[in-house]
Amino acid sequence: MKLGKQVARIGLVAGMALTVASAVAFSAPATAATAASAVSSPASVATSSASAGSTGVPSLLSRQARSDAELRDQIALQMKIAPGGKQTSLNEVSYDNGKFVVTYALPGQQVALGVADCPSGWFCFYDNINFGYPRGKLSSCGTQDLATWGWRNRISSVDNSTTNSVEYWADASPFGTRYLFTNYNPGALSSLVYDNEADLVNRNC
Ligand SMILES: [Ca+2]
Repeated sequence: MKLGKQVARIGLVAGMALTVASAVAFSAPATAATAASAVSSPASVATSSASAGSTGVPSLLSRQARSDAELRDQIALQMKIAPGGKQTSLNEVSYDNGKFVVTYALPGQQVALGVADCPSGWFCFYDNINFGYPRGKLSSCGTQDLATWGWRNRISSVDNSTTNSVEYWADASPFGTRYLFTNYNPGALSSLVYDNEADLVNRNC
């Protein structure tokens, strides 16, 4: 099937990407080139993709900022762990001319839990359950590696406002990839069995 081919292809790309993503978790280096040399222990790399406790995602990124200064720190950290982004508003960073946009919660703003708010034409994923920000959104077809934007091992709820289904996969490198779940369209999942496990997304179009 179509999927079999994709899985094989994903496996190759994901294996390389995992090395970079794991390295970023340790020292948040500015570039992928320096990331490779920053990894000192192969054992740490092996465990970094497993559970929520060892994801390496800085906790500052996963919650609402308490002040404007903290929001600025979040934006700076986002751009550091995933170079190439442009800040497009107080709480948003855009990558690749808007193909991926990450939105952080504004400090002081009441967080409306339980409201899936993905705009039409996009599929969204949230760092917290019940659609809690920060939120990432994509619209491109095909397989994409969340490591590109520092979003591996973070997704805790999802919302799909595209016309296609969206699959979430884990990188099981070196053994390829592992299917986790599908976010059918239109639809939302306020919590996930595979919390903080998704590494790759695939919009079926
Ligand atoms: Ca999370």
